[in-house]
Amino acid sequence: MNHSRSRRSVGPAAPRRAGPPSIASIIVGGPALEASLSHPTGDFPQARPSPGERGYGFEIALESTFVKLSILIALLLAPLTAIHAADVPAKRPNIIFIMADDLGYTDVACFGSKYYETPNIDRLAMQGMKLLSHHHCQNCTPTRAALMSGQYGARTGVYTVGGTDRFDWSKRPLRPVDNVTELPLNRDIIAKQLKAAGYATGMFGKWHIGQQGDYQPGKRGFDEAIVSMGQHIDFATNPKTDYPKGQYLADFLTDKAVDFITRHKDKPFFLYLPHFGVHSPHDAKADLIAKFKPKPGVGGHNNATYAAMIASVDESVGRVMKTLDDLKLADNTVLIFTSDNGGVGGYNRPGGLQRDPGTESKGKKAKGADEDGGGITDNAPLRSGKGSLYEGGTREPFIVRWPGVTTPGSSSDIPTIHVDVFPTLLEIAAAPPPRQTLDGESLAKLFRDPAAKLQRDAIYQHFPGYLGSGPGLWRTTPVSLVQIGDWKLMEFLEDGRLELYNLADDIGETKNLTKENPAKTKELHARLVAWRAEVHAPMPTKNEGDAAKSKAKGKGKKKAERTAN
Ligand SMILES: [Ca+2]
Repeated sequence: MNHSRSRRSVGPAAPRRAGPPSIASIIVGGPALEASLSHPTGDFPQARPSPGERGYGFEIALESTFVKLSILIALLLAPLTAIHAADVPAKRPNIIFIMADDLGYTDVACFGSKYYETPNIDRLAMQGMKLLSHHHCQNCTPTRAALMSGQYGARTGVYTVGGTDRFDWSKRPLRPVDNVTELPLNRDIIAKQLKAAGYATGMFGKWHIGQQGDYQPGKRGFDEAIVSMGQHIDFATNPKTDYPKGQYLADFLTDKAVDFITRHKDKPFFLYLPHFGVHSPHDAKADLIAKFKPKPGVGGHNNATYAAMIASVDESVGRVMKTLDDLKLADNTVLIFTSDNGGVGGYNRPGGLQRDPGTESKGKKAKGADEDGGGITDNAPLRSGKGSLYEGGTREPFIVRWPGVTTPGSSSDIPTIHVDVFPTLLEIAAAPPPRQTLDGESLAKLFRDPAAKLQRDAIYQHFPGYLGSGPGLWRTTPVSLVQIGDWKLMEFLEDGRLELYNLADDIGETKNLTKENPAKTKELHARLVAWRAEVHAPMPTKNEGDAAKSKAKGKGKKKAERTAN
Protein backbone atom coordinates (compact mmCIF):
# COMPACT_ATOMS: atom_id res chain seq x y z
CA MET A 1 0.00 0.00 0.00
CA ASN A 2 1.08 3.51 -0.64
CA HIS A 3 0.55 5.62 2.44
CA SER A 4 2.72 8.48 1.35
CA ARG A 5 0.19 10.13 -0.85
CA SER A 6 -1.58 13.16 0.42
CA ARG A 7 -4.87 12.76 2.20
CA ARG A 8 -7.94 13.57 0.20
CA SER A 9 -10.96 15.14 1.75
CA VAL A 10 -13.50 12.98 0.04
CA GLY A 11 -14.41 9.31 0.18
CA PRO A 12 -16.72 7.04 -1.71
CA ALA A 13 -19.78 8.50 -0.01
CA ALA A 14 -18.77 11.78 -1.61
CA PRO A 15 -17.52 10.40 -4.92
CA ARG A 16 -14.03 11.32 -6.00
CA ARG A 17 -14.14 13.93 -8.65
CA ALA A 18 -12.27 13.61 -11.90
CA GLY A 19 -12.50 15.15 -15.28
CA PRO A 20 -14.88 13.64 -17.82
CA PRO A 21 -13.46 10.95 -20.04
CA SER A 22 -12.08 12.44 -23.22
CA ILE A 23 -13.87 11.81 -26.46
CA ALA A 24 -10.60 10.37 -27.78
CA SER A 25 -10.55 7.76 -25.05
CA ILE A 26 -14.11 6.80 -25.87
CA ILE A 27 -13.30 6.40 -29.54
CA VAL A 28 -10.27 4.32 -28.63
CA GLY A 29 -12.63 2.54 -26.30
CA GLY A 30 -11.91 -0.61 -24.38
CA PRO A 31 -9.26 -0.37 -21.71
CA ALA A 32 -8.76 3.36 -21.99
CA LEU A 33 -12.37 4.14 -21.26
CA GLU A 34 -12.63 1.46 -18.66
CA ALA A 35 -9.58 2.88 -16.94
CA SER A 36 -10.95 6.37 -17.02
CA LEU A 37 -14.22 5.28 -15.51
CA SER A 38 -12.91 2.81 -12.99
CA HIS A 39 -9.86 4.65 -11.74
CA PRO A 40 -10.70 8.33 -11.95
CA THR A 41 -7.76 9.30 -9.78
CA GLY A 42 -5.45 6.71 -11.21
CA ASP A 43 -4.27 5.48 -7.83
CA PHE A 44 -6.54 2.53 -7.19
CA PRO A 45 -5.29 0.25 -9.94
CA GLN A 46 -6.57 -2.85 -8.20
CA ALA A 47 -10.02 -1.38 -7.72
CA ARG A 48 -11.47 -3.14 -10.70
CA PRO A 49 -15.24 -3.07 -10.40
CA SER A 50 -17.23 -6.14 -11.17
CA PRO A 51 -19.76 -5.65 -13.95
CA GLY A 52 -22.64 -5.23 -11.58
CA GLU A 53 -21.00 -2.25 -9.90
CA ARG A 54 -20.18 -0.19 -12.92
CA GLY A 55 -23.69 1.03 -13.35
CA TYR A 56 -23.22 2.36 -16.88
CA GLY A 57 -22.76 -0.76 -18.92
CA PHE A 58 -20.15 0.92 -21.09
CA GLU A 59 -17.58 -1.81 -20.84
CA ILE A 60 -19.84 -4.52 -22.16
CA ALA A 61 -21.03 -2.31 -24.99
CA LEU A 62 -17.49 -1.49 -26.01
CA GLU A 63 -16.93 -5.04 -27.19
CA SER A 64 -18.61 -4.09 -30.39
CA THR A 65 -17.36 -1.39 -32.75
CA PHE A 66 -20.94 -0.75 -33.75
CA VAL A 67 -21.87 -0.08 -30.19
CA LYS A 68 -18.80 2.11 -29.76
CA LEU A 69 -20.04 4.30 -32.55
CA SER A 70 -23.52 4.29 -31.10
CA ILE A 71 -22.15 5.48 -27.81
CA LEU A 72 -20.13 8.18 -29.49
CA ILE A 73 -23.21 9.46 -31.25
CA ALA A 74 -25.22 9.28 -28.08
CA LEU A 75 -22.55 11.15 -26.17
CA LEU A 76 -22.32 13.85 -28.78
CA LEU A 77 -26.06 14.32 -28.63
CA ALA A 78 -26.34 14.15 -24.89
CA PRO A 79 -25.85 17.16 -22.62
CA LEU A 80 -22.25 17.26 -21.46
CA THR A 81 -23.33 17.07 -17.85
CA ALA A 82 -24.58 13.56 -18.46
CA ILE A 83 -21.06 12.28 -18.86
CA HIS A 84 -19.44 14.25 -16.08
CA ALA A 85 -17.44 11.92 -13.92
CA ALA A 86 -19.10 13.31 -10.81
CA ASP A 87 -22.06 11.21 -11.84
CA VAL A 88 -19.98 8.07 -12.00
CA PRO A 89 -20.54 6.09 -8.82
CA ALA A 90 -17.24 5.51 -7.08
CA LYS A 91 -16.40 1.95 -6.25
CA ARG A 92 -17.73 1.31 -2.82
CA PRO A 93 -15.13 0.26 -0.34
CA ASN A 94 -15.23 -3.08 1.38
CA ILE A 95 -15.81 -2.83 5.12
CA ILE A 96 -14.21 -5.08 7.73
CA PHE A 97 -15.10 -4.67 11.40
CA ILE A 98 -12.92 -6.72 13.74
CA MET A 99 -13.83 -6.68 17.41
CA ALA A 100 -12.05 -8.31 20.31
CA ASP A 101 -13.99 -9.39 23.41
CA ASP A 102 -13.09 -7.85 26.79
CA LEU A 103 -9.88 -6.32 25.46
CA GLY A 104 -9.12 -3.25 27.57
CA TYR A 105 -8.23 0.27 26.43
CA THR A 106 -4.53 -0.16 27.21
CA ASP A 107 -4.33 -3.85 26.25
CA VAL A 108 -2.66 -3.08 22.92
CA ALA A 109 0.77 -1.52 22.59
CA CYS A 110 -0.40 1.43 20.51
CA PHE A 111 -2.81 2.36 23.31
CA GLY A 112 -0.27 1.97 26.07
CA SER A 113 0.68 -1.60 27.01
CA LYS A 114 4.36 -2.20 27.66
CA TYR A 115 3.89 -5.96 28.08
CA TYR A 116 1.38 -7.24 25.55
CA GLU A 117 2.64 -7.34 21.97
CA THR A 118 0.38 -6.27 19.11
CA PRO A 119 2.58 -5.51 16.10
CA ASN A 120 -0.20 -5.90 13.54
CA ILE A 121 -2.73 -3.77 15.39
CA ASP A 122 0.00 -1.19 15.95
CA ARG A 123 0.79 -1.19 12.23
CA LEU A 124 -2.88 -0.72 11.46
CA ALA A 125 -2.90 2.32 13.76
CA MET A 126 0.22 3.70 12.06
CA GLN A 127 -1.50 3.36 8.70
CA GLY A 128 -4.85 4.65 9.94
CA MET A 129 -6.48 6.73 12.63
CA LYS A 130 -7.03 6.14 16.33
CA LEU A 131 -10.12 7.29 18.18
CA LEU A 132 -8.81 7.99 21.65
CA SER A 133 -12.14 8.56 23.38
CA HIS A 134 -14.36 5.89 21.86
CA HIS A 135 -16.89 4.18 24.10
CA HIS A 136 -18.92 1.02 24.14
CA CYS A 137 -21.13 -0.42 26.87
CA GLN A 138 -19.83 -1.95 30.09
CA ASN A 139 -20.31 -5.54 28.88
CA CYS A 140 -20.89 -7.67 25.83
CA THR A 141 -24.52 -7.91 24.75
CA PRO A 142 -25.55 -4.24 24.93
CA THR A 143 -22.51 -3.14 22.93
CA ARG A 144 -23.37 -5.59 20.17
CA ALA A 145 -27.02 -4.53 20.21
CA ALA A 146 -26.00 -0.88 19.87
CA LEU A 147 -23.50 -1.58 17.09
CA MET A 148 -25.95 -3.66 15.09
CA SER A 149 -29.02 -1.42 15.62
CA GLY A 150 -27.50 2.05 15.92
CA GLN A 151 -29.63 2.63 19.02
CA TYR A 152 -28.87 3.19 22.67
CA GLY A 153 -29.90 0.44 25.08
CA ALA A 154 -32.41 2.85 26.56
CA ARG A 155 -34.38 2.41 23.32
CA THR A 156 -33.83 -1.30 22.61
CA GLY A 157 -34.08 -2.45 26.23
CA VAL A 158 -30.81 -4.35 25.83
CA TYR A 159 -28.62 -2.90 28.56
CA THR A 160 -26.76 -5.89 30.00
CA VAL A 161 -26.13 -9.63 29.77
CA GLY A 162 -28.74 -12.08 31.00
CA GLY A 163 -31.72 -11.56 33.23
CA THR A 164 -32.59 -9.19 36.03
CA ASP A 165 -31.89 -11.77 38.73
CA ARG A 166 -28.41 -12.61 37.57
CA PHE A 167 -27.09 -10.81 40.62
CA ASP A 168 -28.65 -10.65 44.06
CA TRP A 169 -30.04 -7.14 44.31
CA SER A 170 -32.49 -8.03 47.09
CA LYS A 171 -30.66 -5.87 49.65
CA ARG A 172 -30.28 -2.88 47.35
CA PRO A 173 -32.66 0.10 47.26
CA LEU A 174 -33.80 -0.37 43.66
CA ARG A 175 -35.44 -3.03 41.56
CA PRO A 176 -33.61 -3.16 38.20
CA VAL A 177 -35.43 -2.80 34.91
CA ASP A 178 -36.06 -6.10 33.13
CA ASN A 179 -33.35 -6.59 30.53
CA VAL A 180 -34.10 -7.55 26.93
CA THR A 181 -31.62 -10.25 25.91
CA GLU A 182 -32.37 -10.45 22.18
CA LEU A 183 -32.21 -7.46 19.86
CA PRO A 184 -35.86 -6.83 18.88
CA LEU A 185 -36.69 -8.00 15.38
CA ASN A 186 -38.20 -4.67 14.38
CA ARG A 187 -34.72 -3.19 14.22
CA ASP A 188 -32.87 -3.43 10.90
CA ILE A 189 -29.29 -4.41 11.60
CA ILE A 190 -26.40 -2.78 9.77
CA ALA A 191 -25.70 -5.93 7.76
CA LYS A 192 -29.22 -5.84 6.32
CA GLN A 193 -28.75 -2.26 5.14
CA LEU A 194 -25.35 -2.99 3.59
CA LYS A 195 -26.79 -6.06 1.91
CA ALA A 196 -29.52 -3.86 0.47
CA ALA A 197 -26.76 -1.68 -0.97
CA GLY A 198 -25.25 -4.65 -2.79
CA TYR A 199 -22.71 -5.80 -0.24
CA ALA A 200 -21.94 -9.44 0.41
CA THR A 201 -22.24 -9.85 4.19
CA GLY A 202 -20.58 -12.33 6.50
CA MET A 203 -19.97 -12.72 10.22
CA PHE A 204 -17.81 -15.19 12.08
CA GLY A 205 -17.64 -15.21 15.86
CA LYS A 206 -19.63 -14.08 18.86
CA TRP A 207 -23.14 -12.77 18.17
CA HIS A 208 -24.76 -12.64 21.63
CA ILE A 209 -27.96 -10.75 20.76
CA GLY A 210 -30.19 -13.72 20.03
CA GLN A 211 -29.11 -17.28 19.33
CA GLN A 212 -32.44 -18.78 18.29
CA GLY A 213 -34.82 -18.56 15.35
CA ASP A 214 -35.10 -15.25 13.59
CA TYR A 215 -32.67 -13.59 16.01
CA GLN A 216 -29.70 -15.39 14.49
CA PRO A 217 -27.37 -13.35 12.29
CA GLY A 218 -28.12 -15.45 9.22
CA LYS A 219 -31.76 -14.45 9.51
CA ARG A 220 -31.12 -10.76 10.01
CA GLY A 221 -29.00 -9.70 7.06
CA PHE A 222 -25.82 -11.75 7.00
CA ASP A 223 -25.51 -13.91 3.87
CA GLU A 224 -23.38 -16.29 5.86
CA ALA A 225 -22.65 -16.61 9.54
CA ILE A 226 -20.86 -18.99 11.86
CA VAL A 227 -21.42 -18.29 15.54
CA SER A 228 -19.12 -19.50 18.28
CA MET A 229 -18.32 -18.44 21.83
CA GLY A 230 -17.79 -19.99 25.23
CA GLN A 231 -14.57 -21.91 24.61
CA HIS A 232 -11.36 -21.20 22.78
CA ILE A 233 -10.45 -24.86 22.27
CA ASP A 234 -12.88 -27.69 21.47
CA PHE A 235 -15.50 -25.06 20.74
CA ALA A 236 -18.93 -25.61 19.26
CA THR A 237 -20.19 -23.69 16.26
CA ASN A 238 -23.63 -22.83 14.94
CA PRO A 239 -24.12 -24.13 12.33
CA LYS A 240 -21.95 -27.13 13.10
CA THR A 241 -18.70 -26.76 11.21
CA ASP A 242 -15.79 -29.14 10.95
CA TYR A 243 -12.35 -27.93 11.96
CA PRO A 244 -8.99 -29.54 12.73
CA LYS A 245 -8.93 -31.05 16.18
CA GLY A 246 -7.27 -28.74 18.67
CA GLN A 247 -7.58 -25.65 16.49
CA TYR A 248 -7.74 -22.38 18.39
CA LEU A 249 -11.01 -20.49 17.94
CA ALA A 250 -9.38 -17.20 16.87
CA ASP A 251 -7.52 -19.09 14.12
CA PHE A 252 -10.69 -20.87 13.01
CA LEU A 253 -12.63 -17.61 12.77
CA THR A 254 -9.76 -16.00 10.86
CA ASP A 255 -9.70 -18.91 8.40
CA LYS A 256 -13.38 -18.26 7.74
CA ALA A 257 -12.78 -14.53 7.39
CA VAL A 258 -9.93 -15.00 4.93
CA ASP A 259 -12.02 -17.44 2.91
CA PHE A 260 -14.92 -14.97 2.86
CA ILE A 261 -12.71 -12.11 1.68
CA THR A 262 -11.17 -14.29 -1.02
CA ARG A 263 -14.51 -15.48 -2.35
CA HIS A 264 -15.93 -11.94 -2.44
CA LYS A 265 -12.89 -10.04 -3.68
CA ASP A 266 -14.68 -8.88 -6.83
CA LYS A 267 -17.65 -7.19 -5.19
CA PRO A 268 -18.17 -4.99 -2.15
CA PHE A 269 -18.32 -6.98 1.06
CA PHE A 270 -18.97 -6.38 4.74
CA LEU A 271 -17.11 -8.69 7.08
CA TYR A 272 -17.94 -8.65 10.78
CA LEU A 273 -15.33 -10.57 12.77
CA PRO A 274 -16.26 -10.46 16.47
CA HIS A 275 -13.67 -12.59 18.21
CA PHE A 276 -14.37 -14.40 21.48
CA GLY A 277 -10.76 -13.67 22.44
CA VAL A 278 -9.71 -12.35 24.92
CA HIS A 279 -12.74 -13.32 27.03
CA SER A 280 -12.45 -15.94 29.79
CA PRO A 281 -11.89 -18.87 30.03
CA HIS A 282 -8.29 -17.81 29.59
CA ASP A 283 -6.83 -20.37 27.21
CA ALA A 284 -4.17 -19.75 24.62
CA LYS A 285 -1.83 -21.52 22.25
CA ALA A 286 1.08 -23.13 24.08
CA ASP A 287 3.81 -21.63 21.92
CA LEU A 288 2.54 -18.12 22.52
CA ILE A 289 2.23 -18.68 26.27
CA ALA A 290 5.81 -19.93 26.29
CA LYS A 291 6.92 -16.81 24.47
CA PHE A 292 5.54 -14.52 27.18
CA LYS A 293 6.40 -16.64 30.24
CA PRO A 294 9.93 -15.25 30.70
CA LYS A 295 8.91 -11.67 29.97
CA PRO A 296 8.65 -9.42 33.02
CA GLY A 297 5.23 -7.87 33.51
CA VAL A 298 4.67 -4.15 33.59
CA GLY A 299 2.08 -2.76 35.98
CA GLY A 300 -1.11 -4.74 35.86
CA HIS A 301 -0.09 -6.38 32.58
CA ASN A 302 1.73 -9.54 33.54
CA ASN A 303 -0.26 -12.68 32.66
CA ALA A 304 1.43 -14.75 29.94
CA THR A 305 -1.73 -16.64 28.96
CA TYR A 306 -3.70 -13.42 28.57
CA ALA A 307 -0.82 -11.91 26.57
CA ALA A 308 -0.92 -14.98 24.33
CA MET A 309 -4.66 -14.56 23.81
CA ILE A 310 -4.09 -10.95 22.76
CA ALA A 311 -1.31 -12.14 20.44
CA SER A 312 -3.77 -14.50 18.74
CA VAL A 313 -6.20 -11.65 18.10
CA ASP A 314 -3.30 -9.62 16.77
CA GLU A 315 -2.30 -12.48 14.48
CA SER A 316 -5.86 -12.50 13.18
CA VAL A 317 -5.67 -8.81 12.34
CA GLY A 318 -2.34 -9.45 10.63
CA ARG A 319 -3.73 -12.28 8.52
CA VAL A 320 -6.68 -10.15 7.42
CA MET A 321 -4.31 -7.32 6.49
CA LYS A 322 -2.07 -9.70 4.54
CA THR A 323 -5.06 -11.15 2.71
CA LEU A 324 -6.11 -7.65 1.67
CA ASP A 325 -2.58 -6.93 0.47
CA ASP A 326 -2.29 -10.22 -1.42
CA LEU A 327 -5.61 -9.69 -3.17
CA LYS A 328 -4.82 -6.01 -3.77
CA LEU A 329 -7.92 -5.00 -1.86
CA ALA A 330 -6.28 -3.00 0.92
CA ASP A 331 -6.61 0.38 -0.76
CA ASN A 332 -10.33 -0.09 -1.22
CA THR A 333 -11.17 -1.52 2.18
CA VAL A 334 -12.16 0.29 5.36
CA LEU A 335 -10.67 -1.78 8.17
CA ILE A 336 -11.77 -1.14 11.76
CA PHE A 337 -10.47 -2.74 14.93
CA THR A 338 -11.99 -2.30 18.38
CA SER A 339 -13.17 -4.16 21.49
CA ASP A 340 -16.65 -4.55 22.99
CA ASN A 341 -15.98 -3.40 26.58
CA GLY A 342 -13.21 -2.68 29.03
CA GLY A 343 -10.65 -5.17 30.26
CA VAL A 344 -11.38 -7.37 33.26
CA GLY A 345 -9.27 -5.72 35.93
CA GLY A 346 -8.45 -2.51 37.70
CA TYR A 347 -10.87 -3.41 40.47
CA ASN A 348 -8.28 -3.46 43.22
CA ARG A 349 -7.32 0.16 42.73
CA PRO A 350 -9.25 2.93 44.53
CA GLY A 351 -12.72 3.34 43.09
CA GLY A 352 -12.53 0.06 41.20
CA LEU A 353 -15.55 -1.52 42.84
CA GLN A 354 -18.55 -0.19 44.74
CA ARG A 355 -19.33 -1.73 48.12
CA ASP A 356 -22.53 -2.40 49.95
CA PRO A 357 -23.00 0.38 52.52
CA GLY A 358 -21.30 -0.43 55.79
CA THR A 359 -18.87 -3.09 54.64
CA GLU A 360 -16.04 -0.62 54.16
CA SER A 361 -16.27 0.87 57.64
CA LYS A 362 -16.17 -2.56 59.24
CA GLY A 363 -12.82 -3.09 57.62
CA LYS A 364 -13.48 -6.66 56.66
CA LYS A 365 -14.42 -8.39 53.48
CA ALA A 366 -17.64 -10.28 53.02
CA LYS A 367 -17.13 -14.03 52.69
CA GLY A 368 -16.32 -14.91 49.14
CA ALA A 369 -15.66 -11.35 48.10
CA ASP A 370 -12.94 -11.01 45.51
CA GLU A 371 -11.23 -7.66 45.93
CA ASP A 372 -9.61 -8.07 42.55
CA GLY A 373 -12.94 -8.85 40.89
CA GLY A 374 -11.37 -11.70 38.94
CA GLY A 375 -9.05 -9.25 37.25
CA ILE A 376 -6.49 -10.47 34.74
CA THR A 377 -5.41 -7.14 33.27
CA ASP A 378 -5.53 -3.45 34.19
CA ASN A 379 -6.98 -0.52 32.32
CA ALA A 380 -4.80 2.04 34.10
CA PRO A 381 -4.76 4.98 33.92
CA LEU A 382 -8.50 4.49 33.47
CA ARG A 383 -10.64 3.79 36.51
CA SER A 384 -12.10 0.30 37.10
CA GLY A 385 -12.85 -2.21 34.34
CA LYS A 386 -15.43 -4.30 32.56
CA GLY A 387 -18.85 -3.95 34.10
CA SER A 388 -18.25 -0.41 35.32
CA LEU A 389 -19.46 2.81 33.74
CA TYR A 390 -16.21 4.50 34.66
CA GLU A 391 -13.87 4.83 31.71
CA GLY A 392 -12.08 1.54 32.39
CA GLY A 393 -15.31 -0.29 31.66
CA THR A 394 -16.40 1.57 28.55
CA ARG A 395 -13.51 3.29 26.77
CA GLU A 396 -12.10 1.12 23.99
CA PRO A 397 -9.28 1.15 21.53
CA PHE A 398 -10.72 2.05 18.12
CA ILE A 399 -8.65 2.11 14.95
CA VAL A 400 -9.86 2.81 11.43
CA ARG A 401 -7.78 2.53 8.28
CA TRP A 402 -9.49 4.00 5.24
CA PRO A 403 -6.77 4.45 2.64
CA GLY A 404 -6.90 7.79 0.91
CA VAL A 405 -9.23 9.17 3.56
CA THR A 406 -7.75 8.68 7.03
CA THR A 407 -4.38 10.31 7.56
CA PRO A 408 -1.79 7.69 8.51
CA GLY A 409 -0.88 7.95 12.16
CA SER A 410 -3.64 10.44 13.00
CA SER A 411 -5.93 10.44 16.01
CA SER A 412 -8.96 12.20 17.46
CA ASP A 413 -10.04 12.66 21.05
CA ILE A 414 -13.59 13.73 20.27
CA PRO A 415 -15.95 11.55 22.36
CA THR A 416 -17.52 8.87 20.18
CA ILE A 417 -19.69 5.88 21.00
CA HIS A 418 -21.08 2.60 19.68
CA VAL A 419 -24.21 4.09 18.09
CA ASP A 420 -22.01 6.15 15.75
CA VAL A 421 -20.80 3.03 13.95
CA PHE A 422 -24.10 2.28 12.16
CA PRO A 423 -24.47 5.70 10.48
CA THR A 424 -20.74 5.70 9.72
CA LEU A 425 -20.94 2.45 7.79
CA LEU A 426 -24.14 3.60 6.07
CA GLU A 427 -22.33 6.67 4.79
CA ILE A 428 -19.24 4.75 3.70
CA ALA A 429 -21.38 2.31 1.72
CA ALA A 430 -24.00 4.85 0.58
CA ALA A 431 -26.53 2.37 1.96
CA PRO A 432 -30.19 3.08 2.69
CA PRO A 433 -31.22 4.04 6.23
CA PRO A 434 -32.99 1.51 8.46
CA ARG A 435 -36.57 1.79 9.66
CA GLN A 436 -35.55 2.73 13.22
CA THR A 437 -34.27 6.03 14.55
CA LEU A 438 -30.49 6.19 14.63
CA ASP A 439 -29.03 7.67 17.78
CA GLY A 440 -25.50 8.29 16.56
CA GLU A 441 -23.76 10.43 13.98
CA SER A 442 -21.55 9.32 11.13
CA LEU A 443 -17.88 9.63 11.98
CA ALA A 444 -16.84 9.73 8.32
CA LYS A 445 -16.15 13.45 8.47
CA LEU A 446 -13.90 12.84 11.46
CA PHE A 447 -12.08 10.16 9.51
CA ARG A 448 -11.52 12.63 6.69
CA ASP A 449 -10.44 15.43 9.00
CA PRO A 450 -9.53 14.80 12.64
CA ALA A 451 -10.12 18.51 13.34
CA ALA A 452 -13.72 18.31 12.11
CA LYS A 453 -16.57 18.89 14.53
CA LEU A 454 -19.52 16.58 14.88
CA GLN A 455 -22.99 18.08 14.94
CA ARG A 456 -23.95 16.46 18.21
CA ASP A 457 -22.03 17.45 21.30
CA ALA A 458 -22.99 14.76 23.81
CA ILE A 459 -22.84 11.01 24.26
CA TYR A 460 -24.84 9.09 26.85
CA GLN A 461 -25.05 5.82 28.75
CA HIS A 462 -27.95 4.44 30.76
CA PHE A 463 -27.62 1.36 32.94
CA PRO A 464 -30.72 0.67 35.07
CA GLY A 465 -29.41 -2.51 36.73
CA TYR A 466 -26.72 -4.13 38.83
CA LEU A 467 -23.50 -5.88 37.92
CA GLY A 468 -22.01 -7.82 40.83
CA SER A 469 -18.49 -8.86 41.63
CA GLY A 470 -19.08 -11.12 44.62
CA PRO A 471 -20.94 -10.60 47.90
CA GLY A 472 -21.06 -6.95 48.91
CA LEU A 473 -19.12 -5.80 45.87
CA TRP A 474 -20.44 -4.27 42.68
CA ARG A 475 -18.89 -3.44 39.37
CA THR A 476 -21.74 -1.00 39.01
CA THR A 477 -25.07 -0.07 40.52
CA PRO A 478 -27.76 1.71 38.45
CA VAL A 479 -26.28 4.78 36.77
CA SER A 480 -26.73 7.14 33.84
CA LEU A 481 -24.11 9.45 32.39
CA VAL A 482 -23.52 12.16 29.86
CA GLN A 483 -20.23 13.28 28.35
CA ILE A 484 -19.84 16.62 26.58
CA GLY A 485 -16.30 17.33 25.44
CA ASP A 486 -14.01 16.67 28.37
CA TRP A 487 -16.81 16.82 30.94
CA LYS A 488 -18.48 13.66 32.19
CA LEU A 489 -21.33 13.61 34.65
CA MET A 490 -22.57 10.40 36.28
CA GLU A 491 -25.86 10.14 38.13
CA PHE A 492 -26.11 7.15 40.46
CA LEU A 493 -29.75 6.27 40.53
CA GLU A 494 -30.02 4.69 44.00
CA ASP A 495 -29.54 7.95 45.82
CA GLY A 496 -29.25 10.51 43.05
CA ARG A 497 -25.66 11.38 43.85
CA LEU A 498 -23.71 13.04 41.08
CA GLU A 499 -20.08 12.78 40.06
CA LEU A 500 -18.48 15.26 37.68
CA TYR A 501 -15.10 14.68 36.09
CA ASN A 502 -12.95 16.62 33.68
CA LEU A 503 -11.36 13.83 31.65
CA ALA A 504 -8.77 16.10 30.07
CA ASP A 505 -7.24 16.82 33.47
CA ASP A 506 -8.28 13.65 35.26
CA ILE A 507 -8.63 10.67 32.93
CA GLY A 508 -8.64 8.39 35.98
CA GLU A 509 -11.82 9.99 37.38
CA THR A 510 -10.31 10.60 40.81
CA LYS A 511 -11.61 14.08 41.57
CA ASN A 512 -15.36 14.68 41.76
CA LEU A 513 -15.87 18.32 40.77
CA THR A 514 -19.57 18.71 41.55
CA LYS A 515 -18.95 21.04 44.51
CA GLU A 516 -16.23 22.94 42.70
CA ASN A 517 -18.27 23.44 39.57
CA PRO A 518 -21.99 23.49 40.35
CA ALA A 519 -22.84 25.34 37.14
CA LYS A 520 -21.30 22.63 34.93
CA THR A 521 -22.92 19.98 37.10
CA LYS A 522 -26.33 21.57 36.66
CA GLU A 523 -25.85 22.03 32.92
CA LEU A 524 -24.86 18.42 32.28
CA HIS A 525 -27.50 17.00 34.59
CA ALA A 526 -30.18 18.93 32.74
CA ARG A 527 -28.94 17.46 29.46
CA LEU A 528 -28.95 13.95 30.91
CA VAL A 529 -32.49 14.30 32.24
CA ALA A 530 -33.67 15.69 28.90
CA TRP A 531 -32.07 12.84 26.97
CA ARG A 532 -33.62 10.19 29.21
CA ALA A 533 -37.01 11.77 28.56
CA GLU A 534 -36.37 11.90 24.82
CA VAL A 535 -35.50 8.22 24.51
CA HIS A 536 -38.01 7.12 27.16
CA ALA A 537 -35.27 5.52 29.20
CA PRO A 538 -36.77 3.01 31.63
CA MET A 539 -35.85 3.75 35.23
CA PRO A 540 -35.36 1.27 38.06
CA THR A 541 -38.06 1.37 40.70
CA LYS A 542 -38.08 1.13 44.48
CA ASN A 543 -37.17 -2.33 45.73
CA GLU A 544 -40.35 -3.58 47.37
CA GLY A 545 -38.72 -6.84 48.38
CA ASP A 546 -39.99 -8.70 45.36
CA ALA A 547 -36.67 -9.99 44.07
CA ALA A 548 -37.93 -13.56 44.07
CA LYS A 549 -40.96 -12.55 42.01
CA SER A 550 -39.15 -10.50 39.41
CA LYS A 551 -39.90 -11.40 35.83
CA ALA A 552 -36.63 -11.43 34.00
CA LYS A 553 -36.98 -11.71 30.26
CA GLY A 554 -33.82 -13.77 30.08
CA LYS A 555 -32.58 -16.49 32.34
CA GLY A 556 -30.81 -15.29 35.46
CA LYS A 557 -27.41 -16.93 35.62
CA LYS A 558 -25.51 -15.87 38.71
CA LYS A 559 -22.75 -18.37 38.04
CA ALA A 560 -22.23 -16.99 34.58
CA GLU A 561 -20.86 -13.76 35.98
CA ARG A 562 -17.25 -14.36 35.08
CA THR A 563 -17.58 -16.41 31.96
CA ALA A 564 -20.59 -15.56 29.88
CA ASN A 565 -20.63 -11.83 29.40
CA1 LIG B 1 -17.12 -8.50 26.26
